[in-house]
Amino acid sequence: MPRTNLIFIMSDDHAAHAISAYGSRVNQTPNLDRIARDGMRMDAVFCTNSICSPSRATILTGTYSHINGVASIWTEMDYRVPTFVDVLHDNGYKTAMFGKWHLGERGKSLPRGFDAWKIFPGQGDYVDPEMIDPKGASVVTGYATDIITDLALDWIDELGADQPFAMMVHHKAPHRPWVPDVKHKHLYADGTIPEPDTFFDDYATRSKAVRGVHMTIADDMGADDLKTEVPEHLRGPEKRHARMSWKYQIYMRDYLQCIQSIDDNVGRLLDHLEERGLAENTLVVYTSDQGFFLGDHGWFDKRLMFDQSLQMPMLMRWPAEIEAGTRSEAIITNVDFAATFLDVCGIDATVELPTSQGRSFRPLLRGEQIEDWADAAYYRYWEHDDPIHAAPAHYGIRTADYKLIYYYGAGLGVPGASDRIFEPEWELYDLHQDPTEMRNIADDPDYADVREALAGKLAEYQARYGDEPYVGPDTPRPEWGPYDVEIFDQLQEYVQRARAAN
Ligand SMILES: [Ca+2]
Repeated sequence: MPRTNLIFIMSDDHAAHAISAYGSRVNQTPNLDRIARDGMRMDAVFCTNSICSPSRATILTGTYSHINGVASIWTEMDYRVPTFVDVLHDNGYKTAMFGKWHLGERGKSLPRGFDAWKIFPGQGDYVDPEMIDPKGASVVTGYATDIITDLALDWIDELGADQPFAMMVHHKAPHRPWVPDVKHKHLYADGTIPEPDTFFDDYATRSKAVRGVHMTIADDMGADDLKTEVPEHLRGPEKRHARMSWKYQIYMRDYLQCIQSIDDNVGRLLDHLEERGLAENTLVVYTSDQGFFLGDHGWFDKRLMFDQSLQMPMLMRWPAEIEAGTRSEAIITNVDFAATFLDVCGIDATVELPTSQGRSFRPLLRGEQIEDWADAAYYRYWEHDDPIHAAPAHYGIRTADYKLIYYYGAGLGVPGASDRIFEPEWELYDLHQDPTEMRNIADDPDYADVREALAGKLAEYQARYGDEPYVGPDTPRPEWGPYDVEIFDQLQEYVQRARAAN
């Protein structure tokens, strides 16, 4: 029996509600839908820290941010815990990584355990990007999503027959600044993209912490994102709604055009596997490092624990074991990926990657139940020092029925960073009565018992994963990385400029 191959395709900031297999109202993704049609659509996969670098470190190591140390985009990977790629490589797999790495590109933070790799420095560019490989840096001509796919196809073709392999295909798209390929520029004409139902959320019941985030389309989306200035007649508080609608069409047009290239290129990769006779025995995963607000609640970006940001799309095709057209509603987090991928490759993570905090969900892929599978996901966001987005420190728990979030009011320890500090606040959402999370019921007496039970579950999960609850400014926290006061000053100027131009 040949060993199973793994192709892990991950885009950057691609929300599930911009995939037609998930019922998108805004676009069609026929090639991503092929993975769902021929395999499994997973409906409750959540990230444990909704931002780029932390999610990547969590996926590689099977651990929470406080264990692997990558708590923010300013922190680089230092391999204080090993990765599932290390294990696969030690077990005879050929391994490769192409595209957005975003865990540092110098010295010890470079990709490790890969036979072949070629990555963007930092966020990378969409057009004619610089790329780094073991030989050094060079400019690669073309569009990023095509380039990454070309590298993936070429590498598959170089493998020997029956050589088991694991390949990570990490798209830069559709991350800011959403630069589409010229061949997709005709799609999604102005005015044709429907606005979400929660677009004009007035935040009436929300915490102060959430009301203060700098992620609004109205006031925080600037000329760098839109590639044009807000016209004079749409500026000012009284033009807020008209300005939002105008910006939304530009934002979503560019975002969805970027996704169109991903969809095309996933189709190329799937076709290639079929032509090479590799489809049957290869697990193909499509996911994104986290979700994204597509105008939901009037926002763009991610970070918060609302579902559009928290949910990772996850489509998996593996004809040898996954029945076509199946779905799973089990609650899974990105901490579970490493153990699962090792299991699929015939390796027991509890033995070979004992530092992993995750658990293999492979039986779920076969349609089996796991009796004592977790019924909640624990989440923690650490990047509250970021002056651009001003997203608050928080942790919380999400079950199938409810979500409890604690904004614990941590101060900011970085000179020059945003100084928003709050009293601790709670939010509670009833996901059946209020699936779009519009009504915070944390202080509703009818839900007092629910809140108490969830607070208990939150503490239980925090203890299970060895995370420390916040008890004041002296509470230990992961190091934040090599930040620089001058950079913070520049970022704050950027925010002030963007907000002033609205
Ligand atoms: Ca991301």
